[in-house]
Amino acid sequence: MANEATLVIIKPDGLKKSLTGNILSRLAETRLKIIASRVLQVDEKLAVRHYEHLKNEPFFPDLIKYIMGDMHGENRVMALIYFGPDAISKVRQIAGVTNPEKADPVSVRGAYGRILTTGLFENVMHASSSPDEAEREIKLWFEPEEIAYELYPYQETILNAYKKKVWK
Ligand code: IDP
Ligand code: MG
Repeated sequence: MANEATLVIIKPDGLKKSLTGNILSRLAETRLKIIASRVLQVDEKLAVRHYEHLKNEPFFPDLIKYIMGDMHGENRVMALIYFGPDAISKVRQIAGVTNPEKADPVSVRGAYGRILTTGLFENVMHASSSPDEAEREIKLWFEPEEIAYELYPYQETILNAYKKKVWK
């Protein structure tokens, strides 16, 4: 079993329903390592890039609103990277399948997800579904310095006139 990295996002409904601890406990069963985590507000640009493979789906506008927190008055998500043998399928197993009605009731999506009247699957957590997808997503959500492991090649660069927030 090769070591893999996978991106987990606890979506706004997961935070709103105070499920963070519960989901992290479930994921601990995998014995995978957390190598990065952050709590953030998702802006439209990140939302659209994350879900760009679904841009032609009828539920896309709702999906963007959902991940940005517009449906829950809760604009935080928690993003984590799990790393270890077979990480992608182990985490998907705990997440459950995409449709919460079809997901194993013991999985996170089966236990806590629901289908909205609009048809959108509100399914509590995201988990990458292949190594290529994991790499693409991890590079969207994390900078090299935010990850406690050298996952992918990076280069060092000097940025001039780069706008950045620093503590006063
Ligand atoms: P995944 O999250 O299980 O990998 P994707 O196909 O990548 O599934 O879809 C991303 C998200 O879009 C899902 O988690 C779910 O919130 C939503 N979604 C996907 N397919 C449907 C659908 O057929 N109807 C409604 N919502 C969907
Ligand atoms: Mg997916």
